[in-house]
Amino acid sequence: MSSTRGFRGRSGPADPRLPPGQYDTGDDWPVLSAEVTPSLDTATWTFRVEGHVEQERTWTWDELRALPVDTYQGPIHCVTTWSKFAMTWRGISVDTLLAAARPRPGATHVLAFSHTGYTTNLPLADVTDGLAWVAWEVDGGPLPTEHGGPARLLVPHLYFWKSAKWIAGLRVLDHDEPGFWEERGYHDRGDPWLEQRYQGD
Ligand SMILES: Nc1nc2c(c(=O)[nH]1)N[C@H]1C(S)=C(S)[C@@H](COP(=O)(O)O)O[C@H]1N2
Ligand SMILES: [Mo]
Repeated sequence: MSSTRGFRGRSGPADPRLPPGQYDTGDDWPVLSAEVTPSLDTATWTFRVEGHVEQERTWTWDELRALPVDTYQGPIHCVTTWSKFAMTWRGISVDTLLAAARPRPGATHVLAFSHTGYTTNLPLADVTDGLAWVAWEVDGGPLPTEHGGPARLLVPHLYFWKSAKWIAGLRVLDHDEPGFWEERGYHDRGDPWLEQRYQGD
């Protein structure tokens, strides 16, 4: 059977890179949006860190693009059961953005908010220490508008609904506050390896 060792068919052994209940979408990249895709002009676009911080900060597109660039290479996992491997993303580490605003003692969570009104909540620990980015480039090209361009939040170790498209900012909080999908029954944290899809999982 050595000739089939690398084969990952429907009845074959599970791909160890796939979290439970997920399949590999291959070259496809489904678009999932609750809103109509907006057209955002980088001439007026801003990104903001506000809330429970020492210094609220707003960056223009050019100011954001002048910050040190960081790369993420790896998979993403959508709660609708597709995963996509070997992606290359470029953007600014959320660590860099939070460092500029300096979260105050007692900060525990962030609420990511989009230019469209979409929101999603995350523990501070899930967007710091190199785990999250504001990303504008994917696989060598600009992030397509339907995938959240000009820039989206990227939190690839959690289900992809936490990666808010058309990101407008992060509100630092001293408590947890559910976002758009979390208010509609999705899990508060969304770890794909623990299959935290819905509240109660
Ligand atoms: N603003 C916004 N961001 C969003 C969503 C959305 O509806 N609106 N959907 C989330 C969900 S459920 C998923 S799976 C991914 C889908 O991203 P994609 O369309 O680039 O695949 O975006 C997440 N971010
Ligand atoms: Mo999703």
